[in-house]
Amino acid sequence: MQQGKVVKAAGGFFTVRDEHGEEYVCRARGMLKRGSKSLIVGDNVLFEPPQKGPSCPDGEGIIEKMLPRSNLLQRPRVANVDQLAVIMSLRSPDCDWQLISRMLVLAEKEGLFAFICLNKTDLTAKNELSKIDDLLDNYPYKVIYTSALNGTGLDKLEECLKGQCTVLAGPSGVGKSSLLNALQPGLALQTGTVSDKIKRGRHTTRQAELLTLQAGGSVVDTPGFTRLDFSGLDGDSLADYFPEFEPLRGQCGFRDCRHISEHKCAVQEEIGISLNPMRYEHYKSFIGEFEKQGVY
Ligand SMILES: Nc1nc2c(ncn2[C@@H]2O[C@H](COP(=O)(O)OP(=O)(O)O)[C@@H](O)[C@H]2O)c(=O)[nH]1
Ligand SMILES: [Mg+2]
Ligand SMILES: [Zn+2]
Repeated sequence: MQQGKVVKAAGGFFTVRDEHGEEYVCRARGMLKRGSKSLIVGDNVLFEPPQKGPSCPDGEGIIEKMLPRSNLLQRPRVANVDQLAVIMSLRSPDCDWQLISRMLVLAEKEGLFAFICLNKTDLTAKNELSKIDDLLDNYPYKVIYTSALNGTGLDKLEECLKGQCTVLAGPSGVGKSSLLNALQPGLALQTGTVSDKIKRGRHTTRQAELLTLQAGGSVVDTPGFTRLDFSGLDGDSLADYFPEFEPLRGQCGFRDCRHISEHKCAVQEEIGISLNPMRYEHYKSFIGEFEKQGVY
């Protein structure tokens, strides 16, 4: 038996890539098709490669066993992810900082490392970029700037992706597929606006697929989303998913401080000092959402 990774799953067939980069189409044993044991992209498996021979000219391999998962991302459904790359364009569509924070909370909840890639720098004037630098004072995540159009920052992006399994997240149209194509033209991912795609008559539904990078590592391109909800989260745990609050833990006057309007709140005292004000605004707004839903 050989070890490999499921890189594609469709219609009961699984494409398994072995350590040499060789890919095999496989079927799965019955118990790997149902419930929590059902195989998904990213799963590491033990499989029997297809036995080539006259009785089985282009037969399928058989997946015998799924190896334990280190994590499981729900959207897109992918196992064993190392990190989340939050991709956003600076313009067209405009950068949505709050949506970035929302994705970062979900990354923290899954225990994933995350970084931010601000794309389409070619559409942004120099003075706008320096305004963004000010906005990002004490920002608690790594931020890189790219342009898929003129190649700015692609080396930095490649450096971040190297050797990792990365899920690309971000709204439709920010340039996720374009960035991957610019890094590796052989991927030939479909790009453009949704309406363009419909006009061209291409089908828009896509399965998550693990794409191998020549530089090492793999990426999952996603179609993008417009809404991200916090189901499964509550107001009590939200602060845990703002890593910049961590050094201040236990320093507020009240043990169950929500860091909103309490006196002697170490978090509120640090806003604009060691804490990024915009991030704190997002925190407050998310707490407001939980209050509305009655989960605080
Ligand atoms: N000006 C500019 N346009 C870009 C850039 N990256 C992508 N685009 C354009 O933005 C549109 C959406 O890109 P696409 O890669 O499909 O976005 P995705 O939905 O996030 O995968 C396409 O028309 C691209 O040509 C960039 O860096 N600069
Ligand atoms: Mg795309
Ligand atoms: Zn507090």
